[in-house]
Amino acid sequence: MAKDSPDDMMAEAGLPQGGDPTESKLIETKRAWAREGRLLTGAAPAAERPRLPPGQRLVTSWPVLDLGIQPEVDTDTWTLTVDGLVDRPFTWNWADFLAQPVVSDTSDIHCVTSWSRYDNHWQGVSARHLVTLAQPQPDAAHVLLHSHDGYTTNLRLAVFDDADVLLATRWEGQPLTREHGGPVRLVVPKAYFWKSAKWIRRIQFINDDTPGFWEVRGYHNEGDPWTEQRYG
Ligand SMILES: Nc1nc2c(c(=O)[nH]1)N[C@H]1C(S)=C(S)[C@@H](COP(=O)(O)O)O[C@H]1N2
Ligand SMILES: [Mo]
Repeated sequence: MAKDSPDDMMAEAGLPQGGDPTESKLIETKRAWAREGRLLTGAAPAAERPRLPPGQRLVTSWPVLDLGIQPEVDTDTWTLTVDGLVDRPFTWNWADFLAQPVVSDTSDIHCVTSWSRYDNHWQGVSARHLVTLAQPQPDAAHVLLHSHDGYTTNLRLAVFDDADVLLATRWEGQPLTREHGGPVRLVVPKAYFWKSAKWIRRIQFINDDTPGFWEVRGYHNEGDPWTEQRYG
């Protein structure tokens, strides 16, 4: 990733990017907060939190991060299994997946390694649709995501079951490339990007939370970027 552009350096130094800094939205927002004494009254409501989480810097490239394996997943043999504590477990093949309703969502990526990338245009099947079909049992409280490279990551069911969580097949109108987790990856905009499992093959509904690959190696169990839940 490019670390040396003026905007990146400005972002790293915590300075507003582009134009007259005194006119920047960030500064105006902070002034408004100061006027209202907002930070004295507790946490700001979600709608008013800064777009860039603390300790992050903006990039325009899209870095690739994985375990050194980028599995070749052919749509001819691709399947997705949804199982565990659900009334209606199922396995989709590629045709089944394509028969589901497609939704679009635009969201920001926040990677724990400190880069953020704004306005990613995703298309895919919504996690909510999948949850509706699977019918989780009352004791289902978490999901464990399994990928073709052996990667796993865990989410609370309430985090997975959100309107902006997608099983994405397209990014910026193009099929998701293999290096970015194609043919299908999860996208969980409200968590650090390690929760967005690439090359997904199984979604397991469970009762007892089960930490995934990075969660057992020191990453935070939840990974909320705005409260800097980086390491557990
Ligand atoms: N299957 C799988 N998913 C994964 C990973 C991985 O190694 N394997 N890495 C995670 C991490 S740490 C990050 S930051 C993002 C990176 O996604 P990208 O390569 O598309 O930027 O994928 C996440 N999902
Ligand atoms: Mo990451």
